[in-house]
Amino acid sequence: MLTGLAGHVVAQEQNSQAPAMTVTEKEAAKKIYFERCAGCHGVLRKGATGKNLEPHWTKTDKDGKTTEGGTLALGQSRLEKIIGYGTDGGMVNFDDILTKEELSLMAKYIQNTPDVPPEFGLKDQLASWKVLVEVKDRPTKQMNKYNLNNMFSVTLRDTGEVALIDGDTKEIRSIVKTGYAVHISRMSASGRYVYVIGRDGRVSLIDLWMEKPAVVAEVKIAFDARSIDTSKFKGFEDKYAIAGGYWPPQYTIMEGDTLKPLKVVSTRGVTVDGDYHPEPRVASIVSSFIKPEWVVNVKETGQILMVDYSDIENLKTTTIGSAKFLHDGGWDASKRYFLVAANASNKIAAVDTKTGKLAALVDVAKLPHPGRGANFTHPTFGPVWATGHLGADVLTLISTASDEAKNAKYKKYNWTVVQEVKHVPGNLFVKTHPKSQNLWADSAQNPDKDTAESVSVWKLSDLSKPYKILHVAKDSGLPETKAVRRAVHPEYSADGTEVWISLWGGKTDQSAIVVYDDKTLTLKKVITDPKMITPTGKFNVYNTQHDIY
Ligand code: DHE
Repeated sequence: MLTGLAGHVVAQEQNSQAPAMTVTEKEAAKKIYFERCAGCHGVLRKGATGKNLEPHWTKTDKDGKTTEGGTLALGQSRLEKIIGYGTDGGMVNFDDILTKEELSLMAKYIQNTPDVPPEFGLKDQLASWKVLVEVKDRPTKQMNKYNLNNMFSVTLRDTGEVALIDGDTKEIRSIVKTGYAVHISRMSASGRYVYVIGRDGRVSLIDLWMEKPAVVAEVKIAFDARSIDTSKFKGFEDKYAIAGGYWPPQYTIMEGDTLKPLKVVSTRGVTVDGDYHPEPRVASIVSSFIKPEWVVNVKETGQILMVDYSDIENLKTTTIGSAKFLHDGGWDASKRYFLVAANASNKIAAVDTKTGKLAALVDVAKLPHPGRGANFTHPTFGPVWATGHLGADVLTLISTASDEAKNAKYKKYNWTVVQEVKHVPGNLFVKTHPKSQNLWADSAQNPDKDTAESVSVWKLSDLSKPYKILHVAKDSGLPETKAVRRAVHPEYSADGTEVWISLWGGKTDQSAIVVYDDKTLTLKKVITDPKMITPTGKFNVYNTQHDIY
């Protein structure tokens, strides 16, 4: 298998104004940039969630004068400080992750011209494709006795693995090797297969029917990637998978049971402002239940693509303009509308997947980050969808449309912010469940250690203040560490009675998943094991298969 972008030789123009670097230094910096920086700033450093990091020395104004700005203008020592200590604008600090020498290296690196990495087309993808267990050699029925509905696929971020944890017994059933820093797991429509995508673009297909669930196929679809989903519309169950690339900016449609890449489509093009963008990365992808379509959200262009997979030879795509930069999102309760964060515009875009049109662009507080969001019925405003914010101290509740007659009285609120619930900044994920009376939100990116290690829980009947704040790190009973162990990503069990929170420590710290009873908010279980290294996202099979949140 090929690695991520870090291992690739790329063209780099030299300029006398940039600090000189040896080949070895550049390679080391390139690896760090890929692993730590590219996600927010982009490979070409054009900026998205993070600022533009181009050197800018070649830019001239209309009179031919060199313009100020860019990393070169900031200079070495200012850049080292920004990278080390972060900024009020949302840049996180790296002084606890990178050494002094690495901080200095990165400051030098970003004053040099950005690398232009190679492309990765169908031929390259086919060359990387491996079927480890042929379809004919796979079980024809479930060969284990696990309650697969309540299995959790857990990202072990820094080991490049996924742990399959039995939700009933809390035992680790299997740990499988996957791509680098797996981002998400998604399910096939039948619930048999788990698809995971590494940041290095490696897709792994896990068959849950095997006696010991294992990877049965792999393919690499990009050098840098974050999203994957499957065909869930009736008649297409388990037929296709789709994965989105950050670099190259493209998506690949694959066979569902073998991962054979079938079609690669570039997302390069024009933004909603009418400017060409060379690196419009694929952010979230979701599969419609009402049409054979995927909703593909293109970050830098702000274009939402409805990709019709009923005839992939003659692919039809509807392009819906929204706002920049599209990131993550989820369905409303009716699963007709998809709501996605346009984070730099402080907006939520709602797409009507029935009509293939933008239903609304809703102004919200700074840097919305919904994960998949949370759906519930508000006592005053009816059906709402909630998002948290990285950059504001609220959770935003948006009234969603509903075709049900009983909800007609709420129509006047549709697509407006009906309430801002007081929280703290640095939220990444919110969650509830149709059977729960609670709303959970983490605060994993808050600069305060205690706050980052805690989660807040509200009663849906009274959102005026958190009903309880749970200090997950303390509840875990694990020895205290100097470094932050972030409490991140609440995920419900299939029956909606438990909430699992990852306690995301450093690579050498003992980490855990802390399980709470949703009704009593008491500690139920701490799942910990020497192999449980840096757990982050957790994906309950049933809830992920049916998009329940
Ligand atoms: Fe994520 C979802 C991108 C950092 C954990 N993240 C997503 C999605 C995108 C994305 C596009 C939506 C996928 C979908 O639904 O198809 N994430 C990015 C980044 O670009 C970013 C900001 C920087 C990077 O370099 O990757 C980033 N993400 C993180 C983390 O640091 C997190 C907290 C820990 C980790 O494992 O890396 C993290 N992202 C997650 C999780 C989801 C996710 C757990 C899925 C949420 C869900 O409930 O479905």
